[in-house]
Amino acid sequence: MSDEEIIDLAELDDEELLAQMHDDLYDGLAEEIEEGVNVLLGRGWEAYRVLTDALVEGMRIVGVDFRDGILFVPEVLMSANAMKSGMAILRPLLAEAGAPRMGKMVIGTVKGDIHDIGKNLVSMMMEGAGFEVIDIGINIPVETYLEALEEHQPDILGMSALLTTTMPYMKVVIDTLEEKGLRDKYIVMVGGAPLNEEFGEAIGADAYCRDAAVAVEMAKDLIARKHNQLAAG
Ligand code: B1M
Repeated sequence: MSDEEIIDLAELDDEELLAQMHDDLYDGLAEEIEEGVNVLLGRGWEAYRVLTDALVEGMRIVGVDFRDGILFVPEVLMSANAMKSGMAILRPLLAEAGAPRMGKMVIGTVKGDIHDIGKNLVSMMMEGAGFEVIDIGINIPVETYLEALEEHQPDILGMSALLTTTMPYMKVVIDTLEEKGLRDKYIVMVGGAPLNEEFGEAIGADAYCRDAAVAVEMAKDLIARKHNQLAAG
């Protein structure tokens, strides 16, 4: 039996446990991640703190070694699965904090892109803040976005892209909304690691969201502004 197999996560102090969870996420160990999440929650940590300090930070480290060719797709997939196991425990806790319904959002990752962890996190946080979220998945072409908007009539369209090659597709969706005279019907919010403020502005989005917490704040703010405009007009 190796040293790793006999570590009792509950015996580690917070700092050691976080470091161990980053290692476990790196190694794609879903059960250990679930256990670590439960230990931190048992110590009174807020769900959002567990999410950011243990899971998101762990995935950031994975991303660095993926970029540098130290980790490969199968390994990163295991890390992603471990992260999702941890997120599944946190999801209902984040939702518990929910306020009355704030509005509705349709969200999906754009065509050509299958990264879904960030999108799922945004969905979870938005639900937790009282938004109804319709997650239409990954690799979404413009036609599917349009169908979902037509069907669900949301306040917000959210799009996620993690690749520099797929982020321009967000403009395709926004331009199509323009062409069809639908652009003003929806608040369009975009996010994903390679994006920035300038890109969001350049493609005509209403907001670029650096992370899930910013997405929630932006959504509340933009919905309030829309309501004020409607009341004034
Ligand atoms: Co991919 N991958 N990947 N990958 N992957 C990146 C994005 C990359 C930066 C890694 C690297 O090189 N360092 C790189 C992109 C480089 C580039 O474009 N410049 C990359 C690459 C190259 C690829 C492949 C092409 C690799 C290959 O096949 N050779 C391939 C492409 C597949 C495809 O999509 N067609 C690929 C595949 C994969 C896996 C399948 C193995 C896996 C995805 C599993 C899954 O999602 N189910 C994967 C992963 C896990 C990553 C990294 C390591 C982690 C992404 C992640 O989940 N982050 C990533 C490295 C990185 O980003 N540092 C990488 C955690 C997540 C919480 O953060 O998604 O940024 P993030 O979301 C944040 C914010 O960005 C924001 O809020 C979120 C929460 O705070 N946000 C939004 C995101 N979406 C939003 C939407 C909003 C608002 C805010 O709407 C309102």
